[in-house]
Amino acid sequence: LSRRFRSACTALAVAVALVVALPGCGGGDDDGGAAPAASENARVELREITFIPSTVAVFTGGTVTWVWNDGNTRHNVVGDDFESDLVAEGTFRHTFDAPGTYDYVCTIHPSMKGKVVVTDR
Ligand SMILES: [Cu+2]
Repeated sequence: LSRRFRSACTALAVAVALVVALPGCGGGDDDGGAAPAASENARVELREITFIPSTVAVFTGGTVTWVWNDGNTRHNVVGDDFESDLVAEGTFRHTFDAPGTYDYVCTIHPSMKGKVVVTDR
């Protein structure tokens, strides 16, 4: 076997490794790395068509407050058992009385996704 063939194989292996690694990187970015530590209450900003931070963690009974800060761009906050109005300003609050992971979205911006992780103290 030629040296050229072996180096082609090495290049292929590297390319495969990159393709395999990329989805893992994307997943990590979604959550901003490790899950945040839970706190009594949390605040999420709606800015640049993004929930910031995308994941917050509160203790059971904690309240999350969403704060609109995206100019004239309207957004909403919609989960399985909570839903704000579709508006361009103001705040929305929801208290989480049971542990679990609550995914939510802005229904008019498919890329806007967030998550609230609720844990017992
Ligand atoms: Cu939106």
